Amino acid sequence: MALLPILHYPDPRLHTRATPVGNVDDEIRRLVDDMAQTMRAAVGIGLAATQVNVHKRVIVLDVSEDQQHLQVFINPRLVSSEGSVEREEGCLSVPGIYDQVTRAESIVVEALDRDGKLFTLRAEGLLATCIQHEMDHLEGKVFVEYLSQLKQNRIKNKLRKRARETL
Ligand code: GNR
Ligand code: NI
Repeated sequence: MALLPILHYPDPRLHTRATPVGNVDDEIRRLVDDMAQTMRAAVGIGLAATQVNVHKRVIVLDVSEDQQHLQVFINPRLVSSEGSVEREEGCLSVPGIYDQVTRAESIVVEALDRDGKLFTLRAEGLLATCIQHEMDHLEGKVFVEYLSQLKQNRIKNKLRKRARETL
């Protein structure tokens, strides 16, 4: 397994729209395993392939307490969504920034698992928020784009400054 470097906002590559996976083969399974390792090392609860500069429709998640319950979503499709709820979000691609985002409260999503098998999942709570956050990444969208332009500019400047100082 390998740790993959995570892109940081405002990197323009984060705005790439990912393409569907044609075949869930060993190369995709290796990507899934590397993403899972990368997510755990970064202490995140989700990771989209976009964030590691691989523009394929692959997501890994683990919202469990013990961090032993990996969920894999390949070519995820939102089947339905209901209600709305505001929750504080963070993102491994926007380190140190947390803010409230309103999203659907419960969703039904269809995707392929690590074996290429189609499954349907109904999610609510943190899991529903996280799936929507990750599906946005695959569309090239970062959660800060839900915030005001003023906040987006402040976040960009802060992260650019930090990137300069750590080079
Ligand atoms: O680790 C993460 N925590 C989180 C918290 C609230 C809502 C969404 C997330 S996802 C984030 C990891 C990440 O950046 N995934 O793209
Ligand atoms: Ni994110």
